[in-house]
Amino acid sequence: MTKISAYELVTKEQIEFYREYGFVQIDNVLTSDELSELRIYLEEVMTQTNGHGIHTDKEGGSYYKVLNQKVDVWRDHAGMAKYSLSENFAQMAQLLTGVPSIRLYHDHALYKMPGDSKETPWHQDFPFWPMKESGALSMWLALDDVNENNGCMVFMPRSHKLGKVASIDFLEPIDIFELSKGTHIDDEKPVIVRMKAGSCTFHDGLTFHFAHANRTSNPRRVLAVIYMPDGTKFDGKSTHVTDSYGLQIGDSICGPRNPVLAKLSVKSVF
Ligand SMILES: O=C(O)CCC(=O)C(=O)O
Repeated sequence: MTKISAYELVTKEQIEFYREYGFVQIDNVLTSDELSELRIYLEEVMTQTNGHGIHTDKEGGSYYKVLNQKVDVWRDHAGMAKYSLSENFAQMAQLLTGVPSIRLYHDHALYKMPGDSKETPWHQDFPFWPMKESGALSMWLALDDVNENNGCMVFMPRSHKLGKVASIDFLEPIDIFELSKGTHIDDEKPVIVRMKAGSCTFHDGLTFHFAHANRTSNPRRVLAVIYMPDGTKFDGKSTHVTDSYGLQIGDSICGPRNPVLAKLSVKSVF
C-alpha cells in the first residue's frame, strides 16, 4: 500500500462533518507496513520501564481496568516520535480545524486490556487540558480492528457545541447527560464508530465520547495524539506538560514539548 497524504485522506465532506458533529472517521491512514511497524514500536514503549513516559496506573489498579495508558511515549522512542510528530497526521488536524498552525499537546498509548475490563465513561477531554480556549482535538488511531466487543469509540454528535460541561472522574463518573438535559443533545443519538486497524477518528476536545469495555482476550491497542491550535493560552491548570515550563496564565502553550507540526499551505484552503 502506498502512503497517502493528508490532502488526499481528508475530503471537504469530512471537514464539514467534523465541524458540524465534533468528530470524524478517516480510514486507512496507515499503510500495512506502517501498521506492523507501529505495533512493534508501541509494544516496545509500553514495556519499557524507565524513561519520560508516564504510566498512569499499574496492573491490577482501578484506572488500569479502564485504560492501560502511557503518556508522552514519543519522548522515549524515536519510532513513536515518527508517528506522534508526523506532519501528515497533524496536517489532517489542521485541515479539520481550519486553523493556520497546529502544535502537539501530548501523545498517549491507550490499551484497553482484556480480563476485568471497564468501559471508558462518557466525558469531554477539554476539562482535563490546561487551555483557555477550546479547539484542541485528539486523533485516536486504532492498531486493532475495533468494535463494541473490544472498546471502540462512541461519540455524541454536536455535543461540542455545548462548550465545557464537566470534568468527569473515570473511576466515579457522574452522568454527563444529566448535566446537559434540556439542550439540543436530548435529540441526538450516539454514533458507534467501528473501524479497521490503521484507521482513525478525530474528535474535538468538547465532544462527549465513551468507549466500550474490552470483552475479548486481546488488548485493544490505540495511539492517541492531542493537537492544539498554535496560540492556545494557558489557563493555570497544573499538568505534566505545562508544569515543566513555568507558564503564567495567559501565556501561549508553546514550550519544547509542544512543537508546531503543521502549517496552513495553499493546498489546504478549500
Ligand atoms: O480509548 C479509550 O477508551 C478512550 C479514549 C479517550 O477518551 C480519548 O482518546 O479521548
